[in-house]
Amino acid sequence: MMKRDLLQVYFILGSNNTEQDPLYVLEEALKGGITLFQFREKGRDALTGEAKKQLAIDMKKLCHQYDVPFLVNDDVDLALEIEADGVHVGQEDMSIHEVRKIVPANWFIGVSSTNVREAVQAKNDGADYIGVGPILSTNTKADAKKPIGAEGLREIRDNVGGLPIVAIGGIQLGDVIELMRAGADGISIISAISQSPNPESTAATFYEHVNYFFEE
Ligand code: TZP
Ligand code: MG
Repeated sequence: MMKRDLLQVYFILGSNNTEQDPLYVLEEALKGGITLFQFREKGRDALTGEAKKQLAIDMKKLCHQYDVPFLVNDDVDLALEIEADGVHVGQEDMSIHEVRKIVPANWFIGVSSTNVREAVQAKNDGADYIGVGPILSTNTKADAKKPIGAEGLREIRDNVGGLPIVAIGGIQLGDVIELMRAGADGISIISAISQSPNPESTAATFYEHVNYFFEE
């Protein structure tokens, strides 16, 4: 089982989510205090093959320098090859049963869930956490579903007991407290950090907002 604290500031990045060097952006975010990282290389101009693998290796190395676990989106083969710490799969990807069979026992496995049915299924299948969203509208994911809002998140929380939940999709600093109150254990972000003029301070401020919730 994963420590739910790891989900507090969960940064996701692929090379097309920034105009800058993705390794620079990742290191800034790590300095700012992100608690978990996912390499998500997809969409327009996404790297493939050796270039994708090399970026993954470099990102994993950087994450480990900051003691932050490194997860890979979808690509279980790549995750195994470079010895990641876990994988995140969508509803259309490999099932959690199939993933569990081939990955080390200590890996984190996350699953995306948009509604109560998917969330309960993921819990029953033994997901370590679910990524719930999109919460708000986002330009980052081309095929994103209709936003479910804080209400949709709360409804999922009410149906999955203590399963760790991270909220995702269009989240900005000002949304954090409401989403934590609605039952999230943490916040998952791409563009609010990757497109920030100062990813380090933005990541640090996300961390403060999430932890403000625990103190209130
Ligand atoms: N899954 C649901 S919304 C989304 C993903 C990967 C994109 C999140 O990116 P952003 O920029 O934080 O909205
Ligand atoms: Mg996927």
